[in-house]
Amino acid sequence: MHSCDTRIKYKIIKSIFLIESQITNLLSEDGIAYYYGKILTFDDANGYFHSLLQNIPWKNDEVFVLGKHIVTKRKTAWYGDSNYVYIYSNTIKQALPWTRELVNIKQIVENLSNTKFNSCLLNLYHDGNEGMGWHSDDEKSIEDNSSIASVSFGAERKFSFKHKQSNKTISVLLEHGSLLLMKDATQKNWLHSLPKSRKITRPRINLTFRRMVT
Ligand SMILES: O=C(O)CCC(=O)C(=O)O
Ligand SMILES: [Mn+2]
Repeated sequence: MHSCDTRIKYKIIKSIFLIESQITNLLSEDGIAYYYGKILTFDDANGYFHSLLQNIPWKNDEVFVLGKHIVTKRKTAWYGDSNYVYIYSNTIKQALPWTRELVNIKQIVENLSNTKFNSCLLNLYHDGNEGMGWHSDDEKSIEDNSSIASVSFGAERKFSFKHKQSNKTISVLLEHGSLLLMKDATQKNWLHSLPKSRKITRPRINLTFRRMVT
């Protein structure tokens, strides 16, 4: 009896260790980016994808690049705990109140990352003609060195990091129902992007949970 208990305990410890040890830092230095892989079942990820696609009030994003007013093809939405006013690329965004589904996803991500988030930026890329250029999420309205949790649904897309000094590039494929956690000094030292790709014909939804300064 005793030896059986010990064996089960050993197995549990081993599997916890294996799960943790599989999540390695993608970045070689100056930041932490943990790719957890798929954190949702295929059915749950499909359910969230279709319901977000239908129920979120998606709007084209307006940004200022080199003084030019640009309406992006990508659509966005912004949710948060309170009526955060978020300044992003010289445009003002007002947070919508959380939906039940977003709260569910937020809780899963908070449990895995051991971090609380107070807001979420949602992006809808209709196909591979839409992407996001090199940037870091280091605006003053985001808590300094805070974690950003990125959850992806739909088409698998390449996501890249580029070191601000060395230009070293590291890429990862973000799968349907997956989680990428960017931590610590990542935004200070690395840029990230979602490259365009002609091969991608299906839509993708990305949620980035953030900690805004309150
Ligand atoms: O779509 C993605 O994976 C990245 C989105 C992103 O970097 C952002 O919203 O700041
Ligand atoms: Mn970003």
